[in-house]
Amino acid sequence: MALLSFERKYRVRGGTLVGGDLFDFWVGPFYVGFFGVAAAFFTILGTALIIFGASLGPTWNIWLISINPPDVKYGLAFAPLAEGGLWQVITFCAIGAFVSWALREVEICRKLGMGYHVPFAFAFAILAYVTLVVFRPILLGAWGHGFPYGIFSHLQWVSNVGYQYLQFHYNPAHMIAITFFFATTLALSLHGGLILSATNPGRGEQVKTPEHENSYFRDTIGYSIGTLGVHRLGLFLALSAVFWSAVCIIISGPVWTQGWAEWWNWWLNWSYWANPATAPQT
Ligand code: 07D
Ligand code: 07D
Ligand code: U10
Repeated sequence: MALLSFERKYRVRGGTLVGGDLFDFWVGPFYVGFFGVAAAFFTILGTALIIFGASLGPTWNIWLISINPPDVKYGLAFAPLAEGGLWQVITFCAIGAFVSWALREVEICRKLGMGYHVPFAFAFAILAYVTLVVFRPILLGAWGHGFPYGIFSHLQWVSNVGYQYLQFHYNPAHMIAITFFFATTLALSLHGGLILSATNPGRGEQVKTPEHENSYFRDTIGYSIGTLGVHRLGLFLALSAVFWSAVCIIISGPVWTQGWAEWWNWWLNWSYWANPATAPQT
């Protein structure tokens, strides 16, 4: 791919965390760096192990291939390769690849003198994944509580784990996470719509300014969060969605083992209405 003119200007030396100048170069459009090599290493190894696992399994159907975690009888020990050991090594490779990718993002931020917002955001996705396949299985005492690596099998896992708590929608942290996910899409659609409406006018019409954008929302809802603020809000909403997702699954099992509907009984047992005899007299 041809080097774009701005790339030539911004391809500066330095900013690496590890390896000094050794891996400080580009391949085509991609910055490499120590963590690029590490990411490529873990990705290639992990992908090869998935393909190897598939070769052992009953199907080559892409939708049905599944690399399953070990049986819970293995607890937190290593399992034989064909009985979940592959899942354990692949999990290690996946975490290695995701963390390397995040650190490669950090190196690129440092080169460009930018903030670390993007790798910080990716760290939340990694946190959610590690919560599912490391933290929760450790708290429950077996790697077998991780989710299987397969397109349909992982959906099966989500459904099964959901019904284990009878009505997963009643998990309060799941509610908060979903609300943040919905709010994120609302915010992005408002922002995408507003920017296009102001900066991509019809032929012969003038591009509008941020003042138009502010005025639009002041006219409509009485308040504008501003051009910088909407990006802070977007990041906050999206990261909160993932954070509360991690919370909703880490509490399912380690903290609460009954149906999630039962959890709300704390309300019935909470105040004087738990025992009307003690209600204050008016
Ligand atoms: C658009 C960026 C591009 C990324 C893509 C995903 C792979 C996997 C590997 C065959 C938004 C690339 C996919 C590399 C191939 C093998 C072994 C991101 C975009 C296009 N899920 N999930 C999907 C993953 C979990 C759930 C699709 C990954 C949890 C539900 C895809 C993880 C739970 C549904 C996928 C992960 C869960 C999906 C589309 C990791 C709770 C769907 C994803 C590493 C979070 C949807 C058939 C997408 C679907 C779907 C990948 C974890 C629930 C296969 C990599 C265990 C309910 N998930 N997922 O577009 O159609 O993301 O499934 O944690 O309905 Mg999942
Ligand atoms: C884990 C992905 C991390 C990704 C990484 C990157 C690659 C590279 C390469 C493309 C967290 C991977 C990158 C592989 C790809 C290239 C080149 C993201 C992760 C690191 N639920 N539910 C959630 C809703 C129900 C249940 C979260 C809605 C049912 C369980 C979210 C509904 C029952 C779990 C959510 C609904 C149930 C969840 C997922 C509606 C089933 C979880 C988002 C409308 C009967 C999971 C941490 C997320 C969770 C989760 C939404 C319904 C069960 C809030 C909207 C009632 C068991 N659900 N759910 O976490 O919290 O993203 O995971 O009905 O475990 Mg739910
Ligand atoms: C935003 C923005 C904004 C912009 C923007 C954007 C947000 C206002 C200024 C950006 C937004 C977009 C462009 C919109 C679209 C984006 C999405 C919908 C998000 C989802 C993105 C994707 C689905 C694309 C994912 C693609 C990826 C991750 C690239 C894949 C990369 C590689 C395969 C190479 C990785 C490079 C590495 C590891 C560095 C090291 C390199 C080497 C060692 C040499 C190269 C080696 C190889 C190529 C082999 C490596 C093999 C791998 C990785 C595995 C392959 C495995 C196989 C089995 C084939 O706000 O401002 O505008 O634009």
